[in-house]
Amino acid sequence: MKKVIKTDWYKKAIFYQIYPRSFLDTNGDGLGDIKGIISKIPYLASLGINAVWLSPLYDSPQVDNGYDIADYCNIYPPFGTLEDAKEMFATFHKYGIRVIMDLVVNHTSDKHSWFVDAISNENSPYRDFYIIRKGKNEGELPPTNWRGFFQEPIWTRIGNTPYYYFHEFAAGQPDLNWENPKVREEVKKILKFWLDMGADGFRCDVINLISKDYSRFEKSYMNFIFTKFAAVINGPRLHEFLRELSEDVYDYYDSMTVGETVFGDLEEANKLVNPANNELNMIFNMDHINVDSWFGAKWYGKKFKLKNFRKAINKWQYGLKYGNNSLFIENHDQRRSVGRFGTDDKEYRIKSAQMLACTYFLLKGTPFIYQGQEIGMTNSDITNLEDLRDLDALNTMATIHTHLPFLRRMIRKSFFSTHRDNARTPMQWDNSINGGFSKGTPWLKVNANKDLINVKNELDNPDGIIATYKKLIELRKSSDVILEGEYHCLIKHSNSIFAYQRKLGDKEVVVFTNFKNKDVKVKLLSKYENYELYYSNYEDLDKDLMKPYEARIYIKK
Ligand code: TEU
Ligand code: CA
Repeated sequence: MKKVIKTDWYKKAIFYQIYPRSFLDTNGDGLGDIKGIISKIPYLASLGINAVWLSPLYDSPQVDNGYDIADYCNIYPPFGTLEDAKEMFATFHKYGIRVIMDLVVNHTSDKHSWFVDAISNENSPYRDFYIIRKGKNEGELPPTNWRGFFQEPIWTRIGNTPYYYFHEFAAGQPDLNWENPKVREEVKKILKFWLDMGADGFRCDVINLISKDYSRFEKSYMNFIFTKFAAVINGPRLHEFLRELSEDVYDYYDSMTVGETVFGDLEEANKLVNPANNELNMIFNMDHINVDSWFGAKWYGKKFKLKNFRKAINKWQYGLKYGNNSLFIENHDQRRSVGRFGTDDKEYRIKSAQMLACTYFLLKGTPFIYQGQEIGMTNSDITNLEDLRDLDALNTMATIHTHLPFLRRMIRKSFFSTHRDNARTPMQWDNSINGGFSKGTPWLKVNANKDLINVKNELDNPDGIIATYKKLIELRKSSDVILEGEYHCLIKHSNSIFAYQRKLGDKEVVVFTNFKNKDVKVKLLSKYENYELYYSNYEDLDKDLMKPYEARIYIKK
C-alpha cells in the first residue's frame, strides 16, 4: 500500500453525530438499528451535513451503551450485521456524506476474548494486554483506593486471586496496556478493518488516557484526584503512540481523526493537532461545556455566566494554532443545550435553540450537530431513578445515597437536569406512537413532548430550528470567510451578549446573540447597519436593541 496525499476534508466537514440506539428502530425491539440509520440518510443529506460520527455499533454487552467493546470487528447483533454496515457506508457515500466511527481503545469490555483469557490464568499470553497488579496484603486490599470517572473503585479483584485489574471507567471496561506493542498492533488491525470497509476516520474516545504514567500508580493509596489525574491523563507516551498509529495506518488512507480529550489543556492540544507531529487532526475540548459545573463534574452545578463561556471559547479560538477546533454544544454525554447556558426550553425554546446555533456554528473550526439538536429536543422528562439506564447516572446517585445522604435532596434536582440520559432519549420523528422512533417498547422513555417537538413539525416550519441550521450550513459551505477567516471577539465583557466577527481580507461575517430572556441594548449593533442582514430569528429588528434570545448574522462582502 502507498501513502496517500490527504485532502484534509475534515476542514470543510459539517458533522452530525448519531447515537444509534436512540436514532430509529425498524424492527420493533426498542433499540435503534443500522437499517434505521440507512433509512434516514436522505433526511440527513437534506440538512446539508456532509459527515457523520457514529457512536459505537460494535458487538458489546452494552454496560456503557457500546463504549465497552467485546468484538471490534463485528456489529452488535440488535443493531444489524456487517453487511448492513457495508450498505450503510455505501449509502452515505452515495449522498456525499463521510462516516467516522467511534474508536474506543483506551479499554475493552470485560467480555472481550483478550480479557477473558487474560484473567483466566497468570501465564495467559493476554495477561499483559491489561493493567494487572498485585493487591496489598496478599490481595486483601487493592493496589490503591482510587476511584474512576464512573465513581467505581478503579481496581477490581480478579476472582479470589491476589491480583486486581485497572479500569478508569466501569468494572466492565478494563483499560488496555498500551505499553505492550502487541496491543498497538491489534489496534492497528482494527483501524484497517474499518477503513477498508468504508469508514473515513475515527472519533477517538478518551484518547488522552491511553498512555499512563505507571511510576505514579503507587504514589498514593488514597483517592487524591490530582494524583490519579497525573497518572492517567496525557501520559508520557501519548504523542508517540498516536504518531505510531498515523505512520502505520492513517497515512495510507484519506482519513481523519478527532480525539476526545479529558481535561485536555491547550498546550497539549497544540501538540496533538500540529500537522508536523502527525498525531490527530482535531480534538474535542470540554472547557466551554464545563463552565456550568464545578471541576467538570456535571451534577455539581455552578451558575452559568456568559463571561466564563466566552473566556473558554476565546481561549480555544485564539489559542489553537493548528488543526481545526471542534465546535459543539451537545453530545451523548451532555444534557441538552436548550434550557442550558441561560436559555429557555419552554416559552423561548425555538429562539433559544436558534440563538445557540448562531453562537457556535460560525466560529472557526468544524461544527458538529448532535441528533435532535436540530429540532431543539429538550432534556428527558424522567423523574424516577428506575427509568434511567445510564450506568454513570445510576452509579453517581448510588454514591450520593451512600456517602452524602444529607446532600441527596439538594443534588437530586441538578442530577436530573444533568445526567447523560437527558441526551439519549429516543429521537422524535413525528407525532405517531413513540414519536416514530419505535413500534415496540423503547429502551429509554420517549419524551412526552414528542407531539410538539419532532422532525415533521420542524420541517413544516419555515421559521424553525432546522431552517436555521440549513441557513448556517449554506453559509458555511459558500463562505471562505467562515472557512478560513480570523476570529475576533467583538464584545469582551457583557454578561448578555456574545458577539464575534470572522474576517478575511475585506470580507466579514458578524454574529450577535443575546443570552438573556429580556431586551438588551447593544450600541455596537448600529455599526453594522449597512451590512447585509443574512439571518435573524426575529422579524422587526431594532437598531440598537436585541430581543430575548435574539440572533443576527451580518455579512460584508
Ligand atoms: O466519555 C469520556 C468522559 O470522561 C466523559 O465525558 C464522561 O462521560 C463523564 O465525565 C462522566 O460524567 C467517553 C464517552 O463519550 C462516554 O460515553 C463513555 O462512557 C466514556 O468515554 C467511556 O468510554
Ligand atoms: Ca431495532
